[in-house]
Amino acid sequence: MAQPYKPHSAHWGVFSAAWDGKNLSVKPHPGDPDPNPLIDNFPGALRHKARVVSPMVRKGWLEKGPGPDTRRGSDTFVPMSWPEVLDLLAAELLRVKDEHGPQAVFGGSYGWSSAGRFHHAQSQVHRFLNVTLGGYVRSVNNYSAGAALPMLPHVMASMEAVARRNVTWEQIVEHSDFVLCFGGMALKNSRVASGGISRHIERNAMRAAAERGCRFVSISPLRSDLPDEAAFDWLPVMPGTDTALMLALVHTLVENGLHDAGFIDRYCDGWVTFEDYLMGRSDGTPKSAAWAAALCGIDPQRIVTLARALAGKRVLVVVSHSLQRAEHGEQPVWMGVVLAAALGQIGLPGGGYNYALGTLAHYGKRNNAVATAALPQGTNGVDDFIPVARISDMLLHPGEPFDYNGVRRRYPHIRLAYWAGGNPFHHHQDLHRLAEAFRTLDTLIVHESAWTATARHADIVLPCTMTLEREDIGATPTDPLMVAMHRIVEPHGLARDDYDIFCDLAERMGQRSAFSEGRTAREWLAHLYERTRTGLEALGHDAPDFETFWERGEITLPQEADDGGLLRAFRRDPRANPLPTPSGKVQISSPTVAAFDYADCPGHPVWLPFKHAPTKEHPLWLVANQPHNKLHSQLDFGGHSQAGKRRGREVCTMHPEAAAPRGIAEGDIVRLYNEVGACLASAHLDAAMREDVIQLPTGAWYDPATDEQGRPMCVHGNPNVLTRDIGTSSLAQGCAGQLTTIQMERFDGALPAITAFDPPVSNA
Ligand SMILES: Nc1nc2c(c(=O)[nH]1)N[C@H]1C(S)=C(S)[C@@H](COP(=O)(O)OP(=O)(O)OC[C@H]3O[C@@H](n4cnc5c(=O)[nH]c(N)nc54)[C@H](O)[C@@H]3O)O[C@H]1N2
Ligand SMILES: Nc1nc2c(c(=O)[nH]1)N[C@H]1C(S)=C(S)[C@@H](COP(=O)(O)OP(=O)(O)OC[C@H]3O[C@@H](n4cnc5c(=O)[nH]c(N)nc54)[C@H](O)[C@@H]3O)O[C@H]1N2
Ligand SMILES: [Mo]
Repeated sequence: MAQPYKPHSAHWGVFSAAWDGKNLSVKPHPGDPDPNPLIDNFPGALRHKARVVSPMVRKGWLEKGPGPDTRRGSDTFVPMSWPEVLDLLAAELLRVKDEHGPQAVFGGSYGWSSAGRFHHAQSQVHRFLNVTLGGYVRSVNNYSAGAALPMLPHVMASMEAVARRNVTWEQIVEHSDFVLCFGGMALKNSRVASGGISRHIERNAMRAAAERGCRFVSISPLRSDLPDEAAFDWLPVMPGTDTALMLALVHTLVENGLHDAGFIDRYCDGWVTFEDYLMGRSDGTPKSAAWAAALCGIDPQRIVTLARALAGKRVLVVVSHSLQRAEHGEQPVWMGVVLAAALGQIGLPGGGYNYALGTLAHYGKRNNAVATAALPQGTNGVDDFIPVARISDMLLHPGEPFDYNGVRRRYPHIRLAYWAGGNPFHHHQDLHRLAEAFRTLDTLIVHESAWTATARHADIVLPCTMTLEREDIGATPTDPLMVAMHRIVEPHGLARDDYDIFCDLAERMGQRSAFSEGRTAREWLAHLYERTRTGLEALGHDAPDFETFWERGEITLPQEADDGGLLRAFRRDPRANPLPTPSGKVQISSPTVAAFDYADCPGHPVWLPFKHAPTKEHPLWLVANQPHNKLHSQLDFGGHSQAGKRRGREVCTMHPEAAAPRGIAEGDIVRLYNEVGACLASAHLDAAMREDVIQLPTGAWYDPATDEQGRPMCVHGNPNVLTRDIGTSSLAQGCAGQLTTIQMERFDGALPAITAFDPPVSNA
């Protein structure tokens, strides 16, 4: 019998779903012009064996009590009833609070959780720790834009201001002559938005712009980073060298008097110091096309021709998140601004700079005119924080100093970490080191719906519902559709909502009403919806009550004008509308950054070679980018993701010229390795990429084992066993996981089984 479809949403799209007691059917929102196939990861995932079905406590933790333990990560688990496990956990939280204070609790809990804005696990855990402990050590910035977030305000404005509606897709369709995409703008990436997305418009926008005559240039080691619809030119740049290429483009402009001196004079600060460096007057090295060509692997004539073609045109410079998720990631972000400034198009429709356009579906869109649901997190009484990707450093080096954005701080001593809605064994670098770091804790608590490697490293694992098993509100600040996410299916096993878990824990800590404010989950949804309703009313729009919204399943929100935001206003009148920088102008050089006196991030953009560039031992670049068939590690056990695996492994892509000398053929299992670690993957050959680059996406669940020689490796293909756990620079300390260097060989040994999706054996 046909089941009723009910509305729901995920980071990868608005959809509806029906459950017949056994099978789940999903269909995309009818208004979506280019639906995302990632919704096909849901069927098959709901009742998968990888789900956590009962609260679990690690055996060694039960036997020895809290404390550092080398068994963490390889121990067995004991199932426990909810009342028992919550008693145990409440007592442990209170112990740590009494003995060490909330500054010994790490609650950063980085991760994407699910799309619903009330059951947003990271907000829930933050609120819980604020209410019950008075705070926690937090993390700042994110893995996406770890370098750009602190860097952009020094140069121009906040990332949100320059990434969202400054230049929209609408403007590109109408106005841009050139879009220079450093790192491409892969559709696989712009399919995703935190909080959900109802209309995937990027493919059609690129097609329409290209048909009008806009020229897209993709600067990327992989041709696949821009879709055919963009009808683009491809510059297969050597990874990590974009700053050199941008310098050479600006050098060529200046050398030929083609840069927009009027714009620089009126709207920019600190050009002269930069120009001295650019032309080689301060360091003896002109940053010419010939100079850059040797670094970037791009013919110097192509650089010169491109620079000349750009002059005087409506050019949009786009720098993807990926470029800054690497050593010296601050530099391409800053240099992209300088390139846009030299071309003089900042603030004009379809021109200038739009950081991160095309990396996520939030960007290049109008903002909604009304606020949408968000759970208030309360007040954090602890000052200590870390840049988010310094987690292992913090746990392994308590009390030691670190630099961040002009300040020297110290790592706190953490005894307990609480994670809900994130998977550090997906997102962090050097996973072996991360496992070591987690072993230093007294207690690691994880709420998970499935047995991720993070759950396996925990002491207390609490099974939580998946999004389809609860009600919520789906919303993104730049998507006009707000979705009433209906419950599609009952929770699996003993899984409970994060919210209910925290309510019962707060009760045991004497704080239930402070945490819940007396509301059920449904009552919270109605309460949070009220913010949007009053906003609609104030603007004179149809403002249905909560019941009507819920019944309708969605509501379309009004959006702000596509007015170019703060950069357009600045261009119109720089005196009346200065930028939020020290000079009120674009900082080509920054006295603030110069005063930090960081050798790895000086006072204007510079070319800095990688410390970890390819060597004889590790001659290949590994691009560890976002997976096309899932979001991060989420639902790696789902049907769509599994269909992409070969012999159960993740697929890594390489040029035939990289494969041939190593005796590697299509479908062979290969071993990728460096001094950090090793992993297996299935080889796929593709000539549309650089010969010195191997691409292995993130997302395969960490599956550690040892090979016949006793060497450790991930048998599934998680690239974070190969990435280096270093900050981008002293300024941002961002994640540098996008790139690493490796060697590769054919793997002829006995192929170990994939065990990442088998629940750890319980000895109950
Ligand atoms: N090498 C390398 N590493 C990278 C990157 C890279 O480019 N290269 N990219 C980085 C980037 S940009 C990012 S954003 C990170 C992403 O890293 P994460 O955001 O940590 O990755 P996810 O897989 O989305 O993790 C979310 C987890 O939350 C769980 N979850 C979902 N819903 C709920 C819920 O309601 N409650 C609870 N308790 N849990 C829930 C999911 O099961 C999943 O395990 O990875 C980073 N890591
Ligand atoms: N399907 C899917 N979409 C996603 C995600 C996902 O997990 N799955 N994650 C989302 C998240 S949280 C984020 S932050 C964004 C991330 O957005 P990005 O970080 O931009 O995405 P990536 O796919 O990691 O990288 C984009 C491309 O940059 C290229 N690249 C790498 N290094 C260099 C370099 O040094 N120079 C140049 N020119 N190019 C380089 C690579 O070829 C890579 O394919 O994606 C989002 N979209
Ligand atoms: Mo991200």
